[in-house]
Amino acid sequence: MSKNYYITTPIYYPSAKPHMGHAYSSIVADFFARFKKIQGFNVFFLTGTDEHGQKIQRAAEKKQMDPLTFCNELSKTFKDLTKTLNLSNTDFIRTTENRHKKSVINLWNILEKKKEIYLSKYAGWYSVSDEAFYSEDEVENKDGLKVSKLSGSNVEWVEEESYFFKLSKWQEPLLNFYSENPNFILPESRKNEVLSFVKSGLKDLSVSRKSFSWGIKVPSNKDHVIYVWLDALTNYISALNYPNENADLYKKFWPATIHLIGKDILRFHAVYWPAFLLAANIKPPKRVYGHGWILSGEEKMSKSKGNILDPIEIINNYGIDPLRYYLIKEVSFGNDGNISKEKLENCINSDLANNYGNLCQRVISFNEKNSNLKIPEKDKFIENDLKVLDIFKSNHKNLINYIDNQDLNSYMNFIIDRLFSANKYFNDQEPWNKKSDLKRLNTIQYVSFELIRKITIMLYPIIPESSLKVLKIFGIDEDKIDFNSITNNDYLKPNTKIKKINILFKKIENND
Ligand code: ME8
Repeated sequence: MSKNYYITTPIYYPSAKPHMGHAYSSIVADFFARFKKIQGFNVFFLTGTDEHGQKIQRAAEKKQMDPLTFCNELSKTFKDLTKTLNLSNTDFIRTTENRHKKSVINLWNILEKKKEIYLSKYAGWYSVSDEAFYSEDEVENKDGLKVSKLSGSNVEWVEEESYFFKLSKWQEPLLNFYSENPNFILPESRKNEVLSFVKSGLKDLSVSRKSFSWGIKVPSNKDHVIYVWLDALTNYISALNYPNENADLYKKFWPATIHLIGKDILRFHAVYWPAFLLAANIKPPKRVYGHGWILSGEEKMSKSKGNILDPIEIINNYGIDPLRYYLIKEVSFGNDGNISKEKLENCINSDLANNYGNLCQRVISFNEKNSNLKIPEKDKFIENDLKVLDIFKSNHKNLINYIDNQDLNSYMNFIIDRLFSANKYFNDQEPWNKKSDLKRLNTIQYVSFELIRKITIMLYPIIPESSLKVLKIFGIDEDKIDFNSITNNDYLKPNTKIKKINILFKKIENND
């Protein structure tokens, strides 16, 4: 089994500042990246910005800036956000970088040489907001405007000379590819959407634009810029040093394990991208996962709708770990999810402060009073101890499967159950009533510390900063975290000193 894991987020348009939807994709990708790292994989985690195309050109014009200066400013806010969100990304790619342009031009040349691209004329609808071509049956009239039925964004009529990619030719090979790789598109409901789109017939795809200039020029015809999606999708291989297919990174990490994206851009990733790659004789990625949307009220949170919850403001008020925990726990992965400050506050109070934080504080203060901040010697475990400890071992494989199938919800439920059961164990065992039986008192403490250690390792991919504080109690540094050690019931060495920690999560007082 390959021990390499390559995960990507979409590269975001720096047409405005990042919002909660962007933060969500990045946080979830970071969760998977961190998990695989502590499972012992070599992880390459890529994110970045998608800087060409008409959308960016218009946004720059509106600010009366040249597009590159505009992108430099806004791309920086996305790069800064990777730090604020505490992402463990290996690289941050910008499509205006030379390494990327080289890669796109190479891919284009291959497609042209293989006669997968031809010159013709496009006459049809185009949405600048989605950077997408829509057919007549994909648009409708709304309040006197033509809009896309899929995204609701405005479309405009475009008639211009254009290069076309022979997408129609790839309909059958794509359908074969999907059936040979049944988990290529997840979740299942999205796969069905894609299958019915492809089965309904693929038309050749316009892959260049002539009426504006902000993009990578078609190498053989400088009047055209390469369609921004062909440009953008290539980022996933440019970051691995494509076209150098002998480069270490490329050999190790391509095909990607997973492109994590929002469901809005599924067609580009699950249809166009594998078709371009198959046509160029490059292996498609192993998986495309289209997650749901963060909603505000009933609507998708988006720049153009102006209903944005600002991640920076939330982080400044509550901290990054509460936000990460909340988004991962409360938005049922794969589905749309409504988020609100009120629900975030409840989640901080109940899960983080009362359940997890309290467990850590209780066990440490009990230890301070009774064992002088040292891991106590344990006696033989009794059935009650083994019941709470062994469940990690008996679920170890399941947990890895959850992650490999992006079943974040089951992983999260397992943690929440363990938190409840650890607190219950400490209550039920009543170590404070065992002063006359020191062996038992010590064993209860030992088990409780093991539970904290195991749960904290599982929480690390979700709330890395707080988990590291807790693991410091036991002297475990970040590079020593090993997911597989959750199966071990006597990892902690008796008599080693433990460190006290400050309150992990402050309860939010409700002033209403
Ligand atoms: O589409 N809920 O960039 P983009 C959840 N540049 N996720 C959301 C979201 C929401 N309300 N809003 C945005 C692009 N996202 C292209 C991608 S990739 C080769 C090129 C997330 O800035 C989600 O991942 O419009 C979505 O797919 C992505 O941001 C779109 O970001």
